[in-house]
Amino acid sequence: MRSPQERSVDPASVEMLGHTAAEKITTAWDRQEAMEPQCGFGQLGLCCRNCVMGPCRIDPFGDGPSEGICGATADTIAARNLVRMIAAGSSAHSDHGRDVAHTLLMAAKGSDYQVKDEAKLRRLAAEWGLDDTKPVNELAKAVAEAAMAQFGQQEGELAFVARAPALTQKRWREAGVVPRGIDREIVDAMHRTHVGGDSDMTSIISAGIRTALADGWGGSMIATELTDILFKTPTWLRSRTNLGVIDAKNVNIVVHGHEPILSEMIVAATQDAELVELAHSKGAENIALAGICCTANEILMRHGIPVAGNFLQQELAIATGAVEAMIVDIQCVMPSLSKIASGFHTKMISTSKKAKFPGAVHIELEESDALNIAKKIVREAIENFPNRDSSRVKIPNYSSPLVAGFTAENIFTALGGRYRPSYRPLNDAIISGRLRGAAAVVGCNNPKLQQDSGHLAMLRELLANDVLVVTTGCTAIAGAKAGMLCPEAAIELAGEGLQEVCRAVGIPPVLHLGACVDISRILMILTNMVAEGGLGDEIADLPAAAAAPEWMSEKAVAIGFYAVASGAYTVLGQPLPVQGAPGLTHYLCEDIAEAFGGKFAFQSDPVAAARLMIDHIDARRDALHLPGPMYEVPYAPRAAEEAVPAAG
Ligand code: XCC
Ligand code: SF4
Repeated sequence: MRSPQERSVDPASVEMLGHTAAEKITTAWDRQEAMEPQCGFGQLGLCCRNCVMGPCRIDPFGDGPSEGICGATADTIAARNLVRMIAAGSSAHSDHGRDVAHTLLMAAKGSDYQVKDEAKLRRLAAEWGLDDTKPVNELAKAVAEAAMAQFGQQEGELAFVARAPALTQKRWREAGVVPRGIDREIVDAMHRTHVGGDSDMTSIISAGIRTALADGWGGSMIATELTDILFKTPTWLRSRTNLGVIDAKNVNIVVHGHEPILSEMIVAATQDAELVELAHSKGAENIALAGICCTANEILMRHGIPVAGNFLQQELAIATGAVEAMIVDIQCVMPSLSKIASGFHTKMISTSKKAKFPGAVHIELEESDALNIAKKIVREAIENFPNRDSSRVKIPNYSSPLVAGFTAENIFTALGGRYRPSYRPLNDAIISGRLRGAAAVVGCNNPKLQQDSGHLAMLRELLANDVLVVTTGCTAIAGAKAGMLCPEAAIELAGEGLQEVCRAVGIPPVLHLGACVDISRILMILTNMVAEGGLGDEIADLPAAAAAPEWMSEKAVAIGFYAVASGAYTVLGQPLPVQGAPGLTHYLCEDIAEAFGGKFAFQSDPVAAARLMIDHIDARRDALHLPGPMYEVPYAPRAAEEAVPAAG
């Protein structure tokens, strides 16, 4: 068994892992170790279960079968598996977007929900060619219906494709990957990967790219835009994160998952005077809400609700013994939670039609009665407070301050000053070399890796080299827990140029843009940088790179593909499951760039991965005839340098 310190670099997790071991509570880390050795065929992408002539597996060493029973090769099998991952990931983000569109429609027709950002509603209506002078609810209805129509659209192009840089759109049309409709592309991807379907690796991957673009420039972007319209566009705010935000004095409610539709109402319910009074009557000081994963990021961005932790801390939050209710919606929720909760007084409450958990109480969110349902759930938590066994409470005393709430709209008020709403100052900072470039670092935790260590080591290396970082999801929470999302972090961690920029505008060197669907905000920031001028004609020209050091989900695969297809050089800390298919691996890490400008790299060492990104940024600076970085930081030699394993 790895020690707590080998399992995580987060001091709160380390402390709790000591506690869970002592209490004999099994966590994802334990189960991961019990799973070893994990199946090499699966890791290499060489196992096919797409029909029951199989399962088939290709021998990567060439001693056994080189084709499946139907004749599918390693490249075909690995490409099909990968595209099915893209389809699943895109469906998750996109179905979330569909639910937000439905909630907007309910708001328009009259429900507990209301349009909170009318200006953004009107801007989007105008962009989509709708009559933007209509009264707000009529317009909300029209926008919601137009958004929902994007899912079932059969022909033509998704509306947000028109937002991409012209050259990027041209590339997509030439490659035949412009998404027609969101659902259509997901169905197409599933269809063609059926037994006896598409067997040509590049053709399969093209369909995967079209599906991924339907996520990034479709479902995810719809989710972001409509969530802003419904629940307001974020502005910068301060909050705190890590398990120490749980306070034993309070009724503690933890919300976990992805969709903000219920959690927004839970926020309102926790402020209900009658419920606060009930909490007092049970001896609690207050009703406190905290989040895990992207539900956390959603309510952090708009309400400053503290974040209890990222993906690998969901079990640890319950193990504090101080959580009255763990309320889950969908995605990234471990089924183990109900078992851990059963060892404490904690109630696990599932709320999504799409996700029930054995052992959990199910209280389904009905949008037509959302506030009452949220109040019912909060009441359950309060009533549970007296059942807490305080002798078993163990809360690690760690929490860090953070700044969040950046968007494609307000990042320029940050970087340009309030009087000049333009990306000019950001572009100028890059052109002059004060900023070397920009990086997007996103993604999950993975119990195969030491929790957060990949995120933090990569962020430190990028910041020291004057690379401004934007982030979402579990990386954002990892960075925040380590104090990197505070303006002060620039002084401690950033190179001289980045420090100058951060000081001048008072921003952190790592900018939190929200949940994983909000990677669509990053697409828009990159697009706006191209439009501002001086940094090339497409996203692929920008001195910028992307990474997911600890990714694990199918959503991350979809994100990786729309990033690459949009022109981003994208470094993954765990290889895609393709390495048993040499042709496919070579295509994804090299040849794909010809059509799209972006490509993948696999590098498990986070500092080496950051250097790949910086080298790419420097190459783009050269190609744009920009000067070298204003303050060059030579790579510090590392003792571990030679020990770094090669790609993947
Ligand atoms: Fe899930 Fe979005 Fe991954 Fe975190 S980063 S583990 S997908 S919560 Ni999206
Ligand atoms: Fe085997 Fe082909 Fe069936 Fe896959 S589709 S399980 S490779 S026979």
